[in-house]
Amino acid sequence: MKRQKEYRYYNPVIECMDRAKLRELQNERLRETVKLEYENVPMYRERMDAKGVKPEDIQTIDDLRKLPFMDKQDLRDYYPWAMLAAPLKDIVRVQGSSGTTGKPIVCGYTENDVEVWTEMVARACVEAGGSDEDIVQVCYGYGLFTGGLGAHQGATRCGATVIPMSAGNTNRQLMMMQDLGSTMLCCTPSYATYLAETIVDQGIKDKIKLRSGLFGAEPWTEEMRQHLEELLDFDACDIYGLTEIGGPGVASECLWKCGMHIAEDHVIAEIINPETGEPLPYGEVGELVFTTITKTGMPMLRYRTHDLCRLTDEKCECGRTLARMSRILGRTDDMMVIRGVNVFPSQVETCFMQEEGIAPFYMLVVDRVNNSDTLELQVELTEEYYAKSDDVKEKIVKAIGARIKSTVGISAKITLMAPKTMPRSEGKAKRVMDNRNIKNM
Ligand code: DLL
Repeated sequence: MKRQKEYRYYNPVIECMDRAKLRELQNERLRETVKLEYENVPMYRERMDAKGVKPEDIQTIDDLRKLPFMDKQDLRDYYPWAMLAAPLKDIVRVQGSSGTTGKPIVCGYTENDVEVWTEMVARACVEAGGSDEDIVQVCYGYGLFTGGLGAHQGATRCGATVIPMSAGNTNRQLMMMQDLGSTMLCCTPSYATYLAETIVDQGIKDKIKLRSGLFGAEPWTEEMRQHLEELLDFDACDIYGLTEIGGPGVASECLWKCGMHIAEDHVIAEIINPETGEPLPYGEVGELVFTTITKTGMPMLRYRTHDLCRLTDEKCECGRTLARMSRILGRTDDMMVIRGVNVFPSQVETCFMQEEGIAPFYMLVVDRVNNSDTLELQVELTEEYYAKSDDVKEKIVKAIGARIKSTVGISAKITLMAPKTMPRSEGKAKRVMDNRNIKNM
């Protein structure tokens, strides 16, 4: 199924560049960005001054570690404009993301930033096999969230025919998908799964022409990919990004699906130990940190994403030399500590996705009973398995429980739910209900 990607937005000069040359390009752009930030953003200048670091001390990537970190809290503290490095009149777009509470964080993009972002998503579309022959159905939400507009701009840049559906209204999505013959789908992996299952349930698979999809904005697993690809017989590629760094397209997978190629001509990626802040070598799991090197509106220096993954700079089978990041393996802050054990929802997910009869809709309910933490996994059965005997269901419960115990190191109560009873999400899925916090308030 690996289609060749001979296309305008496949740019081997950058994407297959010799890594030493790429380093030189990154160093040059890094120096410019540090200067821009120091001269225009008082909060960061003060932070550098406090560390005794001047822009001329940052010459190469090896000097990065001298720079102070930034993170989401800065965007809240300096909301809305105090982190702009460009005059407000040069900001042509505002994008944002909702935090867990309160106001969204907002980022100002200059014309240059929108252009860089567009190019990154166009590259992602091509990596996933897209071209000007594709009909791209965008069901990410349009608005402050970067998913909708990002996919829209990138696919348009590729010359594809774009259907700007935005999220929701599944029947309408499926009607358009059939009538217009969509060949590429852009949405969250959980919504893609829901769409795919509905297609199979409605018996309309032979009317669907999807060849590939760009799925991201939330964590998903290899098992979820396999499930999706089996349902629709297409290529499901991962795409990563965040509003602060430039939206979707910061990294994305090619059809070899062995990690996401990072747009290293626009960002420098580091992995750090989330506790000490010390850089870690390629190959080790740690927190992903980005420095933007072409953004001019709100450049980010050593921005802590709180996303956990590992990096590799080995050349990909596709020929690209850009470093790759693994799937997001969890977040430093969605990590739950249950009876002293660190638990990531994605870890639990891999324990039941391989089980036959299980649909990929679930909720982890954490509670505190008699001063002891409890974990319950509520997970949906398929129609076929829901009709089976209690013995069969008991076996499934036992198998999942045992796998969670051995992989995650904790016992969990497994509750099998009736088909179509768990909430379906059109945007980012909510997978955890931690009642301990409510009770502790
Ligand atoms: O989610 C941008 C995006 C839109 C990416 C569409 C891909 C597709 P934010 O709303 O700012 O931006 O959220 C960023 O979402 O720090 C990750 O925790 C998570 N995330 C994004 N992509 C992935 C992915 C968009 N492929 C936050 N896998 C990030 C896992 C992802 N998590």
